[in-house]
Amino acid sequence: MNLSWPPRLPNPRLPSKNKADSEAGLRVADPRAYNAKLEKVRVLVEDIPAATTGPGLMLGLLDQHSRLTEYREKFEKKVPLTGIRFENDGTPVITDVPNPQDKAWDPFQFMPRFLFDPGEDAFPVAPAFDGDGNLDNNAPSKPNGVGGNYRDGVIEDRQALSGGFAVTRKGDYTVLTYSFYYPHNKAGDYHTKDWSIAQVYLRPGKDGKLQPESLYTSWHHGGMLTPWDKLLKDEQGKPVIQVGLGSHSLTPLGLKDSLPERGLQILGNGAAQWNDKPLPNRLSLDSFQKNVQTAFLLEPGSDAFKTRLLMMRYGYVGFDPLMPEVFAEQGGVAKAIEEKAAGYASRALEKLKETWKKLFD
Ligand SMILES: [Ca+2]
Ligand SMILES: [Ca+2]
Repeated sequence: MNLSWPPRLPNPRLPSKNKADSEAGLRVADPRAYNAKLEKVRVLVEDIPAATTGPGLMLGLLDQHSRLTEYREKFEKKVPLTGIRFENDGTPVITDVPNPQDKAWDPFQFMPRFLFDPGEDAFPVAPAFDGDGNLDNNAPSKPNGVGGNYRDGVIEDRQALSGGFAVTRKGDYTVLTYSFYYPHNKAGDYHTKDWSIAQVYLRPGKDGKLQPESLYTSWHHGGMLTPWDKLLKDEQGKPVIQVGLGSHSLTPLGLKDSLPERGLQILGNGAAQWNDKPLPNRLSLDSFQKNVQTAFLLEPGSDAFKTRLLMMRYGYVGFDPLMPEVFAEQGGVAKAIEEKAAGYASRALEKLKETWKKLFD
């Protein structure tokens, strides 16, 4: 199926207090003002509970510098990968991953459920939602600034809920990647071009059929891997992921958590609901690979293709998932704190050197 752009989806007809709003789409939140000081504190506070009590294994949390190259060197040098790879000049090489059941992949079979904060005003849209390949005109470049084609807090035709999907086979694992793009990040440091990634790791069970084994979720500077049986499941049997307000960091809910009712939720089958009421809106997925059911096939060279590719690469692991061994060996809160401390120590040393230089040069 070819991608017509922008995708035509049914016009959302939603409860709204005023007529103008309902004609222009669904307002699910008011635009949120960004306050640098408050937001930085909030993100710090948000970091702590999930790091210490969350069900998953953290990797690179609080780590400002990526150790991805080191992990890949150490654990993944000889692991074969089928899916989307890149040549040295950045040209993508796209290969369909065969489905062992001899059919196309159904991206909604194992997709998690995503919960958005009731105050969230940026939702996943196609990076080229406004019909061009320019990502810089999507949101104001400065916090609370003017301009930007995205209408904060509104779901409408042009701002249809959208995600990128890819299948990768790496070693024994088949990994389904769900990549979301958001026009802006109003938490911690304000920025545009925000992203998040969730990945479902499948492995053949005893009957040979692929079974979900764990879930990767992107988290600020790092990620988290959670065993499937430690995740809270909804009535569709799907794991549940909380999307951090403004930051879009992902935190899976554990078995002791309960499902909130307020805010926008994208269910694992792609349906959307708001404050526990079903919406006519759905998540549509696009894909670079051909053997994926229901997903729009991205046309190489198009704005939709180029921008989605760019945003999925921002996720570092979107096209090249980390092997679970990396988390087992290098993950954990103690490790993350150790790294944070090392970061502080090296910065302190730099400061000392600078002072030394000023005194004696
Ligand atoms: Ca644009
Ligand atoms: Ca973010």
